[in-house]
Amino acid sequence: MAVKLHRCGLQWAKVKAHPCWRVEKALIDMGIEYERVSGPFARGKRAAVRAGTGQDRYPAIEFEDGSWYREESADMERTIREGRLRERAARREPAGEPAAQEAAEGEEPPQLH
Ligand SMILES: N[C@@H](CCC(=O)N[C@@H](CS)C(=O)NCC(=O)O)C(=O)O
Repeated sequence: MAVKLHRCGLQWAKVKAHPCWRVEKALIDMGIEYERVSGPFARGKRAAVRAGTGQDRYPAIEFEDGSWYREESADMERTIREGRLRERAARREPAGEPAAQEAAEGEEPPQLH
């Protein structure tokens, strides 16, 4: 499975200043498997990225579990190059294990001193 890189269609713009290329290059350099999804040019048609991130700028990364990651491209690049991309996926409990919050339900609240 690969993450999806939602990006603009200007794929010829391979300069560091270009936000989408900055992030795509970081994925390539770090050997992260990804699928490129070129989004529509018109902001009003960017329904997927808007639904996933709450804003309409690219680039954005969609994880296999359906969660999304979007920050300023320089921050995204840093996260990827530091090997911390997976930390940005939504945390899901392994099947069969209750979420921490559910497990805590019914317990006495901690005493504050
Ligand atoms: N400062 C933002 C800029 C993001 C940005 O402008 N992305 C471009 C695509 S490379 C975009 O979505 N442009 C379309 C628009 O602004 O409507 C970043 O670095 O992430």
